[in-house]
Amino acid sequence: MAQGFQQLKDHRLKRNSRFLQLAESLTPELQQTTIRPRTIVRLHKDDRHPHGWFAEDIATPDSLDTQRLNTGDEVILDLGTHCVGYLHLSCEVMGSPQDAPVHLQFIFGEITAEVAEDFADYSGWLSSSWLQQEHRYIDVLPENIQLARRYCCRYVKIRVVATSQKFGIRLSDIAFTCVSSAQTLPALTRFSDPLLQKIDDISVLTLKNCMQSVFEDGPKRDRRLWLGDLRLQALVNYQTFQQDSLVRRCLYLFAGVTREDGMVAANLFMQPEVIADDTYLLDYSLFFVATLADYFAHSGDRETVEDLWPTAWRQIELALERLDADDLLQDSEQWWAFIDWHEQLNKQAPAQGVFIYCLQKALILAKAVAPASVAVIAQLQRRLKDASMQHLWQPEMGFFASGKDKQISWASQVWMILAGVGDESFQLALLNRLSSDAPAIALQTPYMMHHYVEALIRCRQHAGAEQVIKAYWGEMVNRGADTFWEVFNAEDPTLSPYGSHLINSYCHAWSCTPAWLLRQK
Ligand code: RAM
Repeated sequence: MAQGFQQLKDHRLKRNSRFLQLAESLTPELQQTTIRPRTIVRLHKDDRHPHGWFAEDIATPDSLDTQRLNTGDEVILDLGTHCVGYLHLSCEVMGSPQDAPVHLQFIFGEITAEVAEDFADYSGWLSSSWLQQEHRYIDVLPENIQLARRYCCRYVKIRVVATSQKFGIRLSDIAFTCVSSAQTLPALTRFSDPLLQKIDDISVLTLKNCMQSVFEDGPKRDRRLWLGDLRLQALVNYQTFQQDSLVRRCLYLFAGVTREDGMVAANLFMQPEVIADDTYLLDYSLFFVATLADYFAHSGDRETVEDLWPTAWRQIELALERLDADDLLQDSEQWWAFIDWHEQLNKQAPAQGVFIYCLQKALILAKAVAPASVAVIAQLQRRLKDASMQHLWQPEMGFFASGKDKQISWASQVWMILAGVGDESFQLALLNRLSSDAPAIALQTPYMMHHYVEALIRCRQHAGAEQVIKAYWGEMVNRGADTFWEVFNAEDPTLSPYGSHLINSYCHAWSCTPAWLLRQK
């Protein structure tokens, strides 16, 4: 599904050094905790287990103290939970003096499949360099090996690629230093239902492991600040770690490097300096408005809103340029909006919903810092809602259609509900129709599933929302998730938007939202 990541020819950026300096001053400190592996495991192919592999505990890590490892041997360590950080260990000679360098290979897996399957068979369309591995050649033993790259894993495979015929090695003091900018978690309300409690705990760990110098989308991949992910992480953060300054930092980063015309990028790189990626998605840029409004609602920080309102407003102006004569967003073959990873999904109607939803957020901001714009925004919102009812709503089908082929998708209905198109009873009926007469173009990721649950909550269907959370996120728990996955479809466990389940991220920002959803009244 190669639908993303086009290269822009003329990509000029505008930098606001004051914003960037402010963002820099908000850089969080990373907290460190060092843990030891829990067990040594052996993997068995077994399709009843998540992603096709079962990990059997076979020994304790202490057993390595007396074990001589020779060419071709390998050890798989289980850290016991999902970790982000740095591996270190000691390696010494056993047998004759070291008469050759030692060649070790380290492979890291968030899930068992990554340490079980051969990376050489990888056939996805994202770079294979994301597959987490490293070769080390050690000329002189003993050595304290410290891997400099940050890895993201529960499992670590160490392969002895080569020693010599005369000597082997012994590995000891294996430890992993975990890093996160999340600080101590305040006491959270507990759930009497054990599955909900587990879902909540895993959501919190997912968020924690994505909290680094920015809110990363996934600490394995892309390790980047994406706006669509940030919006959801920020919401969960308000209910859990409450580190508002990290949200503020990320907002200033996005406003600090925009396209020349002021459009906020879909994602930013932090290294070697803050760079906006040449990917621009209408929904993601509009989520700048929503993220700022949510930040304001939570923190009351008016100064930041005053500073960033022009950036927020600019996203609305740019989206307005995309409206056609009927007040509908123009569709295109390009990757112009994200909405969900679904090969066939048409983006027009859901993006229209996102636009209206973000106008509502803009209204809240304008009331606080730009009262002169309030009437304009309210009128715009009315126009867009009317246009959606007039041109996208299909009364005979009872669904909103999207694009020239009038596609009926879950995403279109969900976003129209979140946008507040139609009155309460209309929205509830639409929501019920989704279950009774389910459109074929389904929800594909926890990201889109989040929005469905949010729509249920908006329509006061709390029991239904809880049921969906238990069925979807709960099923990931049943399948052994330590942190929530970027993509999950119970019927197709190896589904990947990138052509290989090995490259999926298994600790993904946008999947951590049950901790927020479950606390909505
Ligand atoms: C992927 C990332 C990220 C998401 C974008 C659209 O590359 O997983 O989380 O926001 O796609």
